Amino acid sequence: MNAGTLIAAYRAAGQGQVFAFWDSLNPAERAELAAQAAEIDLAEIAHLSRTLVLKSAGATGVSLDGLSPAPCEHLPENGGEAARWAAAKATGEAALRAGRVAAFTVAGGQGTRLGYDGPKGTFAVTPLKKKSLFQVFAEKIRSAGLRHGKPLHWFIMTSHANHERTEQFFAEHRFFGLDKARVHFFRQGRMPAVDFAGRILLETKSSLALSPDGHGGSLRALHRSGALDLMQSEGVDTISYFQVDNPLVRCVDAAFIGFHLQARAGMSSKMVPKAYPEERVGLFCRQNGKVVVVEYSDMPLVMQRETNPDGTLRYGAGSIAIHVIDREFARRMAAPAVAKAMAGSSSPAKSGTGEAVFGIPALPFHRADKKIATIDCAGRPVKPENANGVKFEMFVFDALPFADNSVVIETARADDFSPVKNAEGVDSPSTARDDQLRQAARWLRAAGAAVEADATGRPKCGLEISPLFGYDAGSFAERWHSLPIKPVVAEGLYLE
Ligand code: UD2
Repeated sequence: MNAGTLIAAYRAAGQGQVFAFWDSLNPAERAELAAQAAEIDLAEIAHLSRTLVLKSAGATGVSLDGLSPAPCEHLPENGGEAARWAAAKATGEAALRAGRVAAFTVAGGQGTRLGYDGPKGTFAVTPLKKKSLFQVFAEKIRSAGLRHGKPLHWFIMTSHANHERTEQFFAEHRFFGLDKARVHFFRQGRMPAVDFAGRILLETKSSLALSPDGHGGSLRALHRSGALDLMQSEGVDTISYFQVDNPLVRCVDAAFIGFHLQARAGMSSKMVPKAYPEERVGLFCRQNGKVVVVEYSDMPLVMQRETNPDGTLRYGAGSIAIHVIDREFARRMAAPAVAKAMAGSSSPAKSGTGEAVFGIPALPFHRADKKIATIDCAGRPVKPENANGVKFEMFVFDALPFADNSVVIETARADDFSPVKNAEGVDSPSTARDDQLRQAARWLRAAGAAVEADATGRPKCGLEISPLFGYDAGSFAERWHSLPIKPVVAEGLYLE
C-alpha cells in the first residue's frame, strides 16, 4: 500500500492523527511510520475501541452463568489414582521418545515489575551458579532429550523489544550445549495503544505506541512464523508451553503430556490448589461443558470462599500458566488472524469479543489501562503520571473453551511453580531462590542425605542441582546413589 492510500485509510477510520507530523518527517522516518501503520488492522482497532474502550471502564462482560469447578486429575498423594499417573507417564515418555513433543517458552513480556533491563530469560536465578532462566530451561530440555534419546525442538517467542538481545545471549552462551538448529526464535505480534476515545497514540512523531499483543498472541505468532509448519515437518504434534518467569517449571513433564494425549485434548493445563481463598490467580472452572479460566477479579469473593464438605475450596484450582497444546488446535486458533490477513484489513474483524471471524472461533482481546509514553500536539514527549490510554492483550488460556476434552491436572507448587515477577517480596528473585534451595534439600533428603534446614525446609548451606544431574526426586536419587563417594552436603554443594 503506498503512503497516500495508507493515510487516506487512516483518515477514513478517524485515525488521521497518526500522520499529524508527516510533512515534517524525513524519508527514513516516513518509512518507519508507514511500515508500522501498515501492520495495524484498522477494522480490528475500531471494533476493540467500540467494544472495550468506549464502553464503561471496568465492565468485564465475563459471564458466571452455569459455572462449576473444573474436574481435575489429582496427584496420587491427594486422592488421585497412582496407576492412572503411571500410565500417563508411560504415554508421555513414548511420545517424547518418538520426538512428538516440542518445548515452547513465551518470553515476549516486558518484565516491568521486575525492573530488570534485559530480556527476562537472561535474568540470573539459581542460588549458587547464578544461571539465567534460559540456561535453566536449556538444561531441562537437554536433559529430557538425553533421557528419551531424542533431542527436542525448543521454540522461544520474543518481542520486538527483546528479540535481538535474546538471540545474542544464546549465541554468546553457545546455546547452552543444545543443537542450535533445534532452537527457534520468533517475534510476537504488536498492538497499538489507544487513548480513552479510541484514537491510536503516537510514541514519537514517526512511531506508534506499540506493545506486545499478550501471551495469547503466541498462537498467531506460532502460525505466522512458520513454527507450526516446521513442527509438522519434524513430526512434532504436541507443544509443551510455559512462561519465561518460572525457574521451577518442568519444561517437559511426561505425565502431563500423557494425560493430554490419552484424552485427545486440544489444550490442557496444570493447576495448583490455591494457597488461600483470596490468592490472585486465575481459576479453572467448567462452563457449557468446557474448561475455562476465570480471573480472580471476575469472581465474587463469596464464590472464591465457598468450600467443599471436606473443607477444601470449591473453586480452588489455580492457574499457573503451564499448558500442553495440540499443534493443529494452535493452528485452528490462529486461523482467524490468518484468514483476515488473506482477505485484507478491511475485513469484518470481530476478534475483540471472542466472536467468530469468518465462522472461526477467535481469542478475545482484554483491555488494560496503562500509563503510555506519548507526545502532545506539538510533538513534545509526555510521560503521564496516571493511565492515559488502553493496551490490548490476548490471554492464551482464553483458547481453553475452544478446546475439546481439555484436561486439568494437579501439580505440586514446590516442584513446578515459583515465578520471578517482582523485584522484592512475593514472587521475587529471593522467593524463587529459596524455593530452588528447598527443592534441592528435599531431593537430597529423599535420597538419604542429611541436610540441615530451617522450619520452612530452607537448607542452612547453599545447594544447587543441575537438571542434567537430576530432574526430579527419583532421577536425582538414582544418580546420587551411583556416586562412588558422596560429597559433603554441610559445606554447600553444586551437582552437575
Ligand atoms: C499470569 C496469569 C496468571 C497466572 C500467572 C502465573 C494472565 C492474565 N495471568 O500472570 O493467572 O497464571 O501468570 O505466573 O496471564 N508474555 C509474552 N508476551 C506478552 C505478555 C506476556 O510473552 O505480550 C509472557 C511473559 O514473558 C511471561 C508470561 O507471558 O512469560 C506471563 O506474563 P505476565 O507477567 O504478564 O503474567 P502475569 O504475571 O500477570
